[in-house]
Amino acid sequence: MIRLFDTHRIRPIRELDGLWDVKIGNIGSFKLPVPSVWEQHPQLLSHRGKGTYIRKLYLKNDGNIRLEFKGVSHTAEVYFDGERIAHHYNAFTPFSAIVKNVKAGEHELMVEVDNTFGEHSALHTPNDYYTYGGITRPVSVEEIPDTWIKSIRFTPYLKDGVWCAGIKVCAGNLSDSAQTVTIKLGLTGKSFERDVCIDASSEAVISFDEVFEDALAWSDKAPNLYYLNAMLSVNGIETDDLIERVGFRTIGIRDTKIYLNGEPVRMKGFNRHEDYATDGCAVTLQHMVQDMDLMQDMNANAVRTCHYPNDERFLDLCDERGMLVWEENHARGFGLEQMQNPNFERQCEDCIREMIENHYNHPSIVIWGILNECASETEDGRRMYKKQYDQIRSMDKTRPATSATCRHFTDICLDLPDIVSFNMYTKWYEDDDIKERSDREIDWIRESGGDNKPIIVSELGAAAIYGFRDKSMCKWSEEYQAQLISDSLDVYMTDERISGVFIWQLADCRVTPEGGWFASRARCRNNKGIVDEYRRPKLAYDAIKEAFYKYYT
Ligand code: ADA
Repeated sequence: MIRLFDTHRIRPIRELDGLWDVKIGNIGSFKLPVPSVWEQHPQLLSHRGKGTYIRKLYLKNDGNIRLEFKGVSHTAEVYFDGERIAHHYNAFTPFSAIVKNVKAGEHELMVEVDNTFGEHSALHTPNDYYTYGGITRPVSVEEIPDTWIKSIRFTPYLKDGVWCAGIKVCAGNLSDSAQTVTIKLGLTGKSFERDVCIDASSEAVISFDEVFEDALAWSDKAPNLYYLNAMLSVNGIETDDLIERVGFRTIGIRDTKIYLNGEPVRMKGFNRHEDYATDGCAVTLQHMVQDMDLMQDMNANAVRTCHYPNDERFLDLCDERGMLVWEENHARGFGLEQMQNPNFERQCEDCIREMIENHYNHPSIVIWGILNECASETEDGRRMYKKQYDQIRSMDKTRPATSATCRHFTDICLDLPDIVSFNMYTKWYEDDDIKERSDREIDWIRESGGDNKPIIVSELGAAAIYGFRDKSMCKWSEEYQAQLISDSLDVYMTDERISGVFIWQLADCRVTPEGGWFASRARCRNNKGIVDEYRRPKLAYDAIKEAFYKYYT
């Protein structure tokens, strides 16, 4: 499954899942499932290197095809019948390639996958999570006519209390001559159409701005969704389509509060890595649903996609369940030297662009995040933070932007975000009084550029080894983790100045053994999960469930 709903009724689309032939250097040849991580194979448990994926592709008709890869970890070189058609870096954003005028019959699709570290990879590095290898998210092939619908961008807004929306449809023309097409939209039972002429080998954007008086708002408490159907016709014949699923909601900030549909909202949730014991980062839909059920059972209404853009099926699930999402670009814990890798700024820029281009229509995404715990205490770091905030705001003016920082009392970027977010590990990494430390942090934020802005505690938590119980409440016991989190939530969730809390983290996750302090982590895992990597709950589960029920209701 590529999305949780059908994105086409007219355009033929097929998922290229199943077993692919995979050759891994001098280790051997395998048949591996797509999507999956190669680490699931006993001979590839920690393979850091390359792998060549090959499969045959049979096409019934002559014509243009569009191949889409939702995620390849972490670099892909794609070949179609031996010709290179795409290169992409980053496991966490989708990419696509069009091959024109393909003859019907059997073809070969080959993907060279690389998950190595080095200067070529500024974002996938040895880190406090694991960079897996493989084709880790779904792959699809579509048959597209010469004139096709490339994308739809849906921007809801309220005007005099009535829901309206700006809708931009991008249509492409692959032919060598200008083409006139009709674009027809259907939404909430209303339909609109417009003719447009698209130059040869070009694209055109058709803008609609319409009133939808019958629309019901999307919110965490009432996640109303609607299908937006776009149809392309040539001389009255429907030849292509694209279906999006949208929600009518607004998100904004005013003074120190966050507003959803004009009402103050506070977020209570989890940081969630895409990592499951047996799936690696290729988390199956079943396990995505399990994570969602666990978070909602603990009365959460928000999730942070630490520290990278997520699988669209999970975002679809958040849309359906009313889970507020902080989605962020791919960056965790880079000091200035790492941010000055010559590939860093371009790879960050590519990731932000692909994240917003592909995820813009998800009503559940209410915050864009960047650069978790990077060098925001330095001037050159500030230059890069500002550049990325500027990029986000140039692409999307409808959502607030933030960055989770740990540069306590040294951060020089607090004037840049719309929301100030801090990662707090009092009583784990620091042994201060939780309330005193929080007050000192907020006082400093107010004096250091964060005045009059909402504040989010973007991380809080402690490690506990699943099954390790100790009434002495020593660190690493489940009892200690539960008590620390309960005490922290009692402080943060009763402070009117704080607009949200995100527990670090939902589940234990694998970390990188090569280099870095995280290699010394017990079990080579980040053990701060509220459940372990098999989703077995620790004592903190019930403490959070109670606190999230009691507060922010
Ligand atoms: C940081 C970081 C997380 C994780 C956490 C921890 O806040 O943002 O990714 O590494 O620390 O477990 O220490």
